[in-house]
Amino acid sequence: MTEIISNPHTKVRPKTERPRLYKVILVNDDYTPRDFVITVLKLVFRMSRDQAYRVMMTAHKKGVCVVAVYTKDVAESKATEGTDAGRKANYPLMFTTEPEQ
Ligand code: TYC
Repeated sequence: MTEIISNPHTKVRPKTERPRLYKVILVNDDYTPRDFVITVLKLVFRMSRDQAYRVMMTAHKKGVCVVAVYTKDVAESKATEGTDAGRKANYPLMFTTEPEQ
């Protein structure tokens, strides 16, 4: 029979603990064309045109929209990729990140 003996030098944590996840948030502006936003959402976040349209319109109407949730590194690099795509085309398109909860 297997007996589990706790080691006084290691902290036992529940196995369900997961790394904190980060939201990528799309921020509205008055200058970036709607179609450009949709193209960036499709390319960077692998969305369908329908999904991208809905996310773009939510940001357009409400000011912001959560695009997706990832680990910190992935969220930050995708936010940077999306923001850079706008900058290269001279648009003020912006994606930010924020921890969940
Ligand atoms: N508000 C922009 C327009 O009317 C479109 C847009 C939507 C821009 C969402 C950014 O995150 C954004 N052309």
